[in-house]
Amino acid sequence: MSEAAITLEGWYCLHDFRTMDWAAWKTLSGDQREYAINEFLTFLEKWENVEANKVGSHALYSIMGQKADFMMMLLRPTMEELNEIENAFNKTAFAQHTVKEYSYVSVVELSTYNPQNESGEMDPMIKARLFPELPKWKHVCFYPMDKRRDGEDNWYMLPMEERKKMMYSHGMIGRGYAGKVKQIITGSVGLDDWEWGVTLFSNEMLQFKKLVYEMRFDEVSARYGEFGSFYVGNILTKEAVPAYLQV
Ligand code: 76R
Repeated sequence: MSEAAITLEGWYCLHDFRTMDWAAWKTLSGDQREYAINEFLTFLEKWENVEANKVGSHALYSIMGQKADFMMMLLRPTMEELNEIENAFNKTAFAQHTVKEYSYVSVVELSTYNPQNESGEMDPMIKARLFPELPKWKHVCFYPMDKRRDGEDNWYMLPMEERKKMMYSHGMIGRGYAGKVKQIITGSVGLDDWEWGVTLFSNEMLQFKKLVYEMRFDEVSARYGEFGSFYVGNILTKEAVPAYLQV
């Protein structure tokens, strides 16, 4: 049996994709709409307080194309908290005018193929990556992925040394995008349908294309990467929510 990589886990993560039911939304009176918008804004304020207290983080993005209209990404210390938020949100009048499109359940993960700190202690950099404040950057790109298990191309049968080498090359490409793309890898083996969720943030949409394209030529993606649907979007700040929901 090949040796499993040691993984470090941080906050639990829920990606929740919704489509607005604009037809139903339009049938509401102005007062009813205002009530529903305020309900949503109250949620966002609560989430901001959680973030300020460093006991979680969130991101709200307006999604391009027909896969969904917006994405809420939530990070919390426990799955129970995520579940509570999900249920509370679903009970709001606002949520009644949204359609559930897709969700993804995972946990922030760092694998230690090429540790930068050999001592193994939880240095502040590792802590910041396991319990991150999600960037408020202009764009997001989310997709789930697997490492292939197919005949000769089986990631999970490779010796540790080979995987280490490939992950080093992967990390070096990634580092070329330092400051331009921030990536949050969440692990979902045993939690959801794919093995990882990849969430990328950038102020320049094109950086996603350039990074993902460059990685396609790298062996770990070229040979072993299998990808789900891609979701891209633009930041939706709390201040912009009323205008976004204006009909
Ligand atoms: O965490 C680190 O910085 C160490 C190096 C590193 C690891 C261990 C790293 C760096 N990643 C790691 C793990 Mn990654 N990453 C992806 C994708 O589209 C594709 O082809 C793949 C999707 C992107 C775009 C990306 C970006 N990475 C992983 C894992 C877990 C693998 C495992 O355990 O087997 C996956 C699935 C994955 C996928 N990676 C980086 C990036 C970027 C931008 C970096 C540099 C980060 C930095 O240095 O700040």
